[in-house]
Amino acid sequence: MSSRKTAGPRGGAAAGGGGGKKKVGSGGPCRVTLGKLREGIARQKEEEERRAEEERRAEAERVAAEERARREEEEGKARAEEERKRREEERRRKRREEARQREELRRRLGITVVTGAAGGGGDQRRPVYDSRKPKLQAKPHVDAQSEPDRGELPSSKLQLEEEQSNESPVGYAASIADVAELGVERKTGSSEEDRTISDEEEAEDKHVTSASKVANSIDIDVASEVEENGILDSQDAGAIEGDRVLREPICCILGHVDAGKTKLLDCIRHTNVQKGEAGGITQQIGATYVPVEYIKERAKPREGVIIKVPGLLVIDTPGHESFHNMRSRGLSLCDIAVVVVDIMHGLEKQTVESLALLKDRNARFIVVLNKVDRLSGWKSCPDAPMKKALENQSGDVKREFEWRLTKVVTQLKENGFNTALYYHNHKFRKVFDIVPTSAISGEGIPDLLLMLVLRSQASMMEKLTFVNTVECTVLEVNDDKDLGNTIDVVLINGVLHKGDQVNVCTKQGPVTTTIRDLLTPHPLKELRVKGIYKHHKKVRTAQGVKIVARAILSL
Ligand SMILES: Nc1nc2c(ncn2[C@@H]2O[C@H](COP(=O)(O)OP(=O)(O)OP(=O)(O)O)[C@@H](O)[C@H]2O)c(=O)[nH]1
Ligand SMILES: [Mg+2]
Repeated sequence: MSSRKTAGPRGGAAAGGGGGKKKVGSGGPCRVTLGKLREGIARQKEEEERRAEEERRAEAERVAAEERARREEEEGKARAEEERKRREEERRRKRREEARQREELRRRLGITVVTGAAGGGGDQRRPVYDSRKPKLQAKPHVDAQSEPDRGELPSSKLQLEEEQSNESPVGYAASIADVAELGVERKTGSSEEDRTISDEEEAEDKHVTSASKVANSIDIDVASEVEENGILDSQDAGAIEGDRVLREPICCILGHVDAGKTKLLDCIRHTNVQKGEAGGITQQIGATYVPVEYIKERAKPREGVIIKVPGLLVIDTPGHESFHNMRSRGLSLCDIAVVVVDIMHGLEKQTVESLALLKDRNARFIVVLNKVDRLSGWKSCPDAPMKKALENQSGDVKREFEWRLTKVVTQLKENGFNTALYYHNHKFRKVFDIVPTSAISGEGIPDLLLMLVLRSQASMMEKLTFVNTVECTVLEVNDDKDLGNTIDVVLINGVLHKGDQVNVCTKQGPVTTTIRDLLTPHPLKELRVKGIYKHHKKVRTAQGVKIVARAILSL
């Protein structure tokens, strides 16, 4: 039956060739074709199964690697906790021992200790051993001015080195930055010393441990800074809007590991930083300055659209779960955030974590729906605005895009955020924008740049007004083999000058040092990537700055 059916067309094709031959001649090749078909299907099935198996294995390996990393981190934390407890116990033991020895001494000398000021009179002497001594030793104030450039370490430095010798360079940098506070003092004469001392006392009193941001007022006249011809040698003098001088909005890129944060920045800068990262994983905070001229060139705003801000400072953060600290530090200094979501995966663990941080801070953000080029059948339109790129796609691609977009919008809604595709969003104060992009072919990048500047200047003019107060966040403290001690900072407000004194509060206590040089990467280059830096006499906000300092620590 089947042979007759399948033989039909062949018989037709061979019409004129004779009826008898038709049956014999057509049945054989048909069976062969069927057999081949089955074989082909079987091979395809096998291939699919093999691929599925490979994917399963890769997924299992990835999960196992993540689990390993998590376990290692937990073990590290447990070890650190154990060490802390051991030291604490050791300190207590020493204190007990000292108390015992004091008691012993008192007994031998026959001294009575007075505990209140209104004592009963008589020959009562306060014992010389003072409980403040160990405290002072623990937090010595080191004035690097009086030290040679790479001079000797304070005594407790050795202890710090010992404490940190087991940590990775990344962990080390992070822990320093965690406890580092940066303040700036312009040289003002005799009161300087008093101020330094009172800073020290204050730090001691407060037992500074975690603040990484501080604002110190310095005496600079903003208007004269702006008017002076070419005085601000890092950037132009900021954008003047009415009687305001605007600084660059600081934009922090957040999202789950591998969502494409660094690649997105690479696409903006035309660099390939992501390729140079160990394992393709970002492990430090980076900062890149994007000048307004470049934004205009890439985004090509329509006539009548006015860009008021002088550029953007973009901060890249790691997405791996172990770097929660860095993400929250990045967020703490940003004006507007970009939450990158892989369109193929939707919201993931660290995306949700970032959203929660943003909600806590009531921060403005834009959602980037990245990797649109991975939609099946996507036709690449390099660097095109997303609306145009979507118009170019087939019906199937558009449907898949709509479906995935709706999924993400729903997930965001579940997390408490109203969102809409940016070109449909007419209530941007209440509804957050979604900008689809491809960090590989560049679709949507012009839109992202434009939305970042427009949304910033529309909603935070006050915040973006330049003020004469130095506000800095320390990203990392390093010992560079060519430059010596360097402090990577994000200058959020104010102006830093060569020769300014900087107070860096570390675990050892406050350290005063002098800015020997101010370096910034060239525009569109990453601060954390070693390269050719620009040298400045002064740097105006907002910038990622490498401060070359007199000896603070020999790391
Ligand atoms: N197809 C496609 N691949 C992308 C895109 N963006 C990033 N990728 C790839 O996704 C991988 C991860 O990209 P990264 O930029 O390192 O991701 P990340 O979010 O910075 O990752 P972490 O810094 O580790 O959190 C890399 O292999 C990129 O090439 C995109 O738009 N399309
Ligand atoms: Mg990255």
